[in-house]
Amino acid sequence: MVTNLPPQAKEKWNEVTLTRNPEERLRLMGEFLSIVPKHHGTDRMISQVKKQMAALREEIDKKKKMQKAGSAPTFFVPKAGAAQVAVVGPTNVGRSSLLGAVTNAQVEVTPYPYGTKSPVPGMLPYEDIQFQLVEVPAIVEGSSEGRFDGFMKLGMARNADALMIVVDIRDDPSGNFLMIAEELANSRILIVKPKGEVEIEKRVGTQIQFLWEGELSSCSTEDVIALLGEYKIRSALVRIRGVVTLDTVEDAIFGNTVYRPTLVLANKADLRPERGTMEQLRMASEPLDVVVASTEHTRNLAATLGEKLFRLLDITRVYTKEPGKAPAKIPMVFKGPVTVGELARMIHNDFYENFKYARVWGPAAKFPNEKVGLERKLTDGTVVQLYT
Ligand SMILES: Nc1nc2c(ncn2[C@@H]2O[C@H](COP(=O)(O)OP(=O)(O)OP(=O)(O)O)[C@@H](O)[C@H]2O)c(=O)[nH]1
Ligand SMILES: [Mg+2]
Repeated sequence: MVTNLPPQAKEKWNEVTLTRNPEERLRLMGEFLSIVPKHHGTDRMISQVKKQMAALREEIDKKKKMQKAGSAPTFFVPKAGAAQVAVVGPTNVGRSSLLGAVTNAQVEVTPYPYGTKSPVPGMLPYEDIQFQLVEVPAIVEGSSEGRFDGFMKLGMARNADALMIVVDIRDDPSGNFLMIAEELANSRILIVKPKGEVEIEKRVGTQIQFLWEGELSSCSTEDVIALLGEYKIRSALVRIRGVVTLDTVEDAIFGNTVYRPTLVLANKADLRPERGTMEQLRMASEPLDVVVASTEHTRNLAATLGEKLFRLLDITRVYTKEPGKAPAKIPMVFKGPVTVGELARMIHNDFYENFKYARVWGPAAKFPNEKVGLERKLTDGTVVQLYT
């Protein structure tokens, strides 16, 4: 149901989105809530905004404490490699053991719970790329309400490119999977690809421009433009993926739902699970892929997980080449499909602005050294030479 907010409320939310300062943002959000009518249609949105406010309060609090202690925040891990994968799960399932087994990280594996108190990153090599795995300290029931640094932990999942949910096959794996899934859902992190996605990129100007990779359902482009207008969004690039309703658009205006491709790791496979538990886990985590393994005993676990992540993230490696030289050894890495134009823009805008043509070899080429334009789709393993 669309929230049907009064114009003052929409205007206030616009003020919120224009403010970066956490204290100011918190104050404006409070004002926003005070003018939002409370009814069935606004329940979900109000609880979302309240959560954002709680997270802001925690952030402000932490900042104050840090300033006193003179140290920097500890839960932010800069991205490295082809993608950042947040390794989440309840305590004692073997997240540290996993990092120890498949990455270069120095980990502390502990028989007692809550051994890991701050994030631990490590690099998992796969073919000629690397994935960055980050152990997120254990998630508990109530993390999404802020329990035990919950906002920071779930914030790490939000910031990552993908998630790995680890459970222990001997400790109620399906129940624990559902607990983690619920904490993520409460934080508006989707682990199953939604039917439709909307991205709104505000710009200067006076035009709403659509990028169609899908379609609208039970509404028209005029409805979308009108809804955006109510929130004072008059100029933006709106990307429509899959099947999108007006609700999806409003969610995107509040900007808090994200989708993170997710893999499930059922650990401690060296121990015998109780009867029926694996079937239960598979059912609970449907349609996600479940890897059953032992971080302490499974051989080649790094290669297995690397391949799964590669597919999950739909990685495309492109090797650039200069005239008369061999292709680059280190690929440029993209999540999902990429065109020559996007590649050119990624290297440098000049390559895009002054683009004449490109030559391609390998999977995306009909024949070696084929001459192509900006629109050509590049597939994994393609070699490209750009001419300006
Ligand atoms: N049998 C068996 N035990 C395992 C396996 N992986 C981890 N363990 C044990 O499970 C316990 C917890 O392992 P950790 O890697 O510390 O678990 P964690 O998920 O990082 O836990 P916290 O960070 O403390 O929340 C340790 O006693 C490990 O030895 C496995 O594959 N098989
Ligand atoms: Mg740990």
